[in-house]
Amino acid sequence: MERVLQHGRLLPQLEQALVREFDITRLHEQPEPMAWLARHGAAFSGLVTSARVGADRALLSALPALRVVSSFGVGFDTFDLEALRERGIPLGYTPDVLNDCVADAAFGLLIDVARGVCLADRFVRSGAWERGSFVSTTRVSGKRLGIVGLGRIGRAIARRATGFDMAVRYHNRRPLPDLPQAHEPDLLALARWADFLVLAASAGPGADGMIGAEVLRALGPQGFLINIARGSLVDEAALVAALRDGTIAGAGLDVFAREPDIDPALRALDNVVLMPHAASATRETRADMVALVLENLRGFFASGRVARAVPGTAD
Ligand code: 8YV
Repeated sequence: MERVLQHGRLLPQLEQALVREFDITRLHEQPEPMAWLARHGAAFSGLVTSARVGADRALLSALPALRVVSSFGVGFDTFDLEALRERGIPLGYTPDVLNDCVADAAFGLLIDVARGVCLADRFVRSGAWERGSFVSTTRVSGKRLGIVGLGRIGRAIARRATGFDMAVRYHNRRPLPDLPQAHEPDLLALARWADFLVLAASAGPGADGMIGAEVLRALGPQGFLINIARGSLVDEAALVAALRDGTIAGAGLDVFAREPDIDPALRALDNVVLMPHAASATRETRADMVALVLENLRGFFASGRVARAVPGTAD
């Protein structure tokens, strides 16, 4: 059996499947993980982890015999890709299988923050309805949707928008050919145009804080921000300020600068809907992600081929 190191906790069903197929050691269960790794790191040919935990250069250097990494999740901003490329180590991940559920969650947040679903729920539960009527909210249908990052998930969001008769434009570094949606090269112009700005871009050093005070001002007092990508894309202090002083109308957030200990200021705001980084967390999608993490590892050890590898890490 191949020796595989597990870095960070994984779903119970994935952990159970891993121990059936591989000789697994859980790094986080060692009393002093990095000291332990310095002594035993050379024994492992595989690493299994998640998009949340990732693998930095220090960890990868402590695994001199490493040949493959398999990650639970589509994001790879927590991995040192350069360190992997230098050694020709493929990084398996789980794209596509989560597109629909993440796009559904984006629309859930969008409708919730515009129509006040969570707010209305609090209104009914607290008995406030017996003392007066609920506030008027914002129409979703027919509005303008700006998508930052029209990748696999962004396109699934755009497809859903057609059912709401929304006009869709997107911002990517490069325009994509043969798409019905208009490309907007200027992020500020997209924010100015949009009623709803949805973040579906990959995170990374170049994208850190791309949504700052200026973009939020451009989105404006009738505009809503939805983030199902990564908290690092947003200058969160600027977002909190914009939500507080009405620079934007509201936000629907699945991801945050710090998780799970989010900025307490967000909890106190009524014009924000919060999810615990759970956009992909349906039973069906989790099962598909688990299957792909296993397939990526299994495939590599059987044939040297990772079924779904992060581009540029498998050549
Ligand atoms: C996961 C995610 O919930 O796939 C990703 O990149 O952010 C989510 O689907 C989580 O990060 C898994 O570790």
